[in-house]
Amino acid sequence: MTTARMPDAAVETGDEDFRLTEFEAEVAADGRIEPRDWMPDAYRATLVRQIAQHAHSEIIGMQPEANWITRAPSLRRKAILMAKVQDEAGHGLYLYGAAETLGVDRAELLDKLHAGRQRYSSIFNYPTLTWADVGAIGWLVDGAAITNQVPLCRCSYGPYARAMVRICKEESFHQRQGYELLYALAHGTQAQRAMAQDAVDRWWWPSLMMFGPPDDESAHSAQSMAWRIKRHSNDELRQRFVDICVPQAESLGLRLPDPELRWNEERGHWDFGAIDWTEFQQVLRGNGPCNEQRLAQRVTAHEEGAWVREAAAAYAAKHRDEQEVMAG
Ligand code: BYC
Repeated sequence: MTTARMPDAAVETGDEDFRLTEFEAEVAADGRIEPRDWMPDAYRATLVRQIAQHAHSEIIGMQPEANWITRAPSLRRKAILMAKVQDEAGHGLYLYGAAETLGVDRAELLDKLHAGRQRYSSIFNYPTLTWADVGAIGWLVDGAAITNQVPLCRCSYGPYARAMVRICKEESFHQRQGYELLYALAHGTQAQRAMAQDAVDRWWWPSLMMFGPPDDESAHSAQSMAWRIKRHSNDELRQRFVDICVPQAESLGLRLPDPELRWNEERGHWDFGAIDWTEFQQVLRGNGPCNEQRLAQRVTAHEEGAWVREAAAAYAAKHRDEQEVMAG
């Protein structure tokens, strides 16, 4: 959207009502809001909240899997895992970049994360106990991420939507590698099979929680859907994910740890058991199995990386000075 379509008088007087009407019409017509377009303050704040949380999830999400890089069982598996973990860092960069188009500074967002004032996904507060967890994360966590993020490619905010297109392509590769890894284990020795099943048992329910609280408790969904930031509710996406996973688990030869999973002919969906929302709330409050460890490791990595930021800033300043000398 550009203000080009606004009558000059409205642009000059900054007529709020007119701008709001234009904004709402653009969103309703499935148009894209771009950084220089006018937008309501609450829309901007919602995007900053969601994109920052998403970016933080990507970089904190590097930790559980990076834990296994040095112990990958073969060179091939190590190379794949390193590529995947590096991809997550890249996703963080695209997303911090998208957040910056909304007028916030990434250093400020990182400070908020480190101070516990901005969230990251609950899922990354669980430990990776065995090699099979790398497979379960790829299959279930990346699978849930894709289910949630494909609709975000149609988000009303242009820079976020465009970042999501590339992220989703990479997430598809991540999901495939996890599925293939689990398939190999599930068709390996008895011990490997047991390891794969144990990983699925531990990651299944936290993966369902990734979609956020149930619709009737989701504070932001209604407004975010009206603004076409979110295209589907948390429960809709969770159901979609369950429907995708049930046949995939069957192909893997692994069991999903839910005795209440049943095909519901009438609904045309799989019914599933109750989620332990108390556990979810505990993780959000900082009391998950790895919350402290994840944040502490993030802060250490940030502090240890200070010299890289300083060197990059010094290089940029030197380059700028040289260009000024040449120009002037
Ligand atoms: N964890 O009103 P609601 C990935 C919070 S994948 C923590 O429904 P909204 C990756 C929520 O922030 C993971 N907090 O919120 C994959 C809100 O709190 P505040 C990241 C959660 O925003 C593999 C409150 O609960 N993906 O990155 O409408 C490897 C009420 O919720 C969670 C994204 O971030 C949660 N699971 O909907 C590496 C996708 N769920 O802010 C990396 C983009 C909810 O009021 N984000 N909360 O204090 C979204 O799609 C939406 O933000 C959500 C939540 C569906 C997550």
